[in-house]
Amino acid sequence: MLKIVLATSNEHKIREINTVSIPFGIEFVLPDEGFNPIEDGSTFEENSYAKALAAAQCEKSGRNYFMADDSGLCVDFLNGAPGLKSARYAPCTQERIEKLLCALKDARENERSARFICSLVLIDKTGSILNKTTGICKGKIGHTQCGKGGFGYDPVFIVDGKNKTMAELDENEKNLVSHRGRALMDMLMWIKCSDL
Ligand code: ITT
Repeated sequence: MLKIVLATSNEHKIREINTVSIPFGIEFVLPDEGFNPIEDGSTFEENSYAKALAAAQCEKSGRNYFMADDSGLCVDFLNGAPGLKSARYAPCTQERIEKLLCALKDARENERSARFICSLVLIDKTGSILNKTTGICKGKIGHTQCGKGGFGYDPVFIVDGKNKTMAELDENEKNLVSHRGRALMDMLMWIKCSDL
């Protein structure tokens, strides 16, 4: 099994990713102690690289490859907010969702479109970028929370073509349509064709 460090503190992300990657012979593991990235980039890709580099810099176990996921929700009616600030839009998930629903209270049905974006960056221990991929999942923001799966904004994100929120999909269904699942599939294909 090829082990790659996933530069994250988000246990949901690593679980979603390993569900897909382990059957491909690739397991993502958490960074060593001291992982404390500064996410002050102006794009998802810059933040993703910053996280991957922070994981490489605190590596003590001799692992060679580091991948990060920077992702977020961009709502058209809010000019792309919360976007890069999705994790910091309010102090906890429930408050983030309530703030979002409140910000959209005057939005008409056709003005609730949104997309999740995920940027994956894979680097080696020197910080050189080996590959990067992006995934997008389009949908709209519902009026109430539905479903118990996933994490973050999933209970209010209705996936295009599904008539269900992301939180109503099981993990395999989510991975098939999600921003993360799409970016990950491209990354896994690249890794399988590489010499890693
Ligand atoms: P790490 O930086 O440690 O990886 P994080 O949760 O802070 O974890 P991000 O900086 O990438 O991750 O912020 C992403 C935020 O966007 C996340 O906290 C959620 O609020 C939201 N988000 C990203 N992917 C999501 C998904 O699949 N479902 C629901 N919300 C998601």
